[in-house]
Amino acid sequence: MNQVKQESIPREVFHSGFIPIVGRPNVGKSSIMNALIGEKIAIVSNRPQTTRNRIMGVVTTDHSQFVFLDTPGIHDPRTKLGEYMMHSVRDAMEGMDCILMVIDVTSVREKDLEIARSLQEKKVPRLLAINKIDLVKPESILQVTAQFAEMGFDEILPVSAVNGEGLSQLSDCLAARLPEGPKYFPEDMVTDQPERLLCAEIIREKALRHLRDEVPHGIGVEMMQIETVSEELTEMHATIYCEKDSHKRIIIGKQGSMLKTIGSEARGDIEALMGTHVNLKLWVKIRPDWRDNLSDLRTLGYEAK
Ligand SMILES: Nc1nc2c(ncn2[C@@H]2O[C@H](COP(=O)(O)OP(=O)(O)OP(=O)(O)O)[C@@H](O)[C@H]2O)c(=O)[nH]1
Ligand SMILES: [Mg+2]
Repeated sequence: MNQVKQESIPREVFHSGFIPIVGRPNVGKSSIMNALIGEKIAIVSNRPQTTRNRIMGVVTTDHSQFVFLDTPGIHDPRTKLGEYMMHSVRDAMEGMDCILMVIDVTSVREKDLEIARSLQEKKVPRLLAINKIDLVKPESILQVTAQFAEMGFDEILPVSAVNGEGLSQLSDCLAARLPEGPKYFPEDMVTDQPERLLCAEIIREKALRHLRDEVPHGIGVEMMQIETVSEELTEMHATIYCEKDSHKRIIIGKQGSMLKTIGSEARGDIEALMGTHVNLKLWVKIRPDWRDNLSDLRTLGYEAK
């Protein structure tokens, strides 16, 4: 009997992996994740500690799937919310396949070096993105690169989340480091954030943009109700929590002007997200010390596992 030789059929190899994005507050982690995904999933602001949760962003190509995990900026926590945020960072690093650390070229601190050192013990590929290079001259980039040269990073890449410079190189480097693996999530999935959370975050982003001093840190947004009125109209009710009466007055503004600004900017983004007109109703309530109250934290979606 003739032996039939089994032809070896080349099988497409698929690469995938979980990639936490870590670094100090305000360095541009969320901006980089949004840019790599091509959609705005995580809110961005010029206030440190904008991101409070681990936020997943998924990119699927023919050959690979990147599962990015945007995380809160690493800092020494002073409230239970801060502790929860740092817990989210550690949580995101469990089971990671590759890590992306981000620094801000315009403001390198000892804390950045400390974080880089703490990553040295991790047994996965480590990439460093030097962000905001649109703001500096090439000499500064070289200087910062030299500071991190001995930290054992597999790659150091200068990027700008704002003008897109260096992002395709970053994406190629990440792809080259992903291990062989399955398609963890459906290819049309972009994030694990439910709609109500995305909408609440959009409202918080607009509040962060317009409020000053210590007010933004004490703000939490809860989406109370989302109701489909018709195919073209959604009604939403959300509450903005703050910690003091004086903050409440600032958030509402003169004759409601601040609340109106926050609401109308948020409505624009929410309408784009939902694809319908949105009737957005906002309330402002005081919850003293909610950042240190476990049940308040839970209500606002900051639930420690
Ligand atoms: N010029 C410039 N600004 C940037 C760049 N990337 C981010 N920013 C700005 O830096 C600020 C912080 O950006 P985020 O993406 O919110 O930073 P983050 O690291 O996620 O901050 P936290 O969530 O607070 O830890 C925002 O005002 C961004 O617009 C960049 O490449 N160039
Ligand atoms: Mg962020």
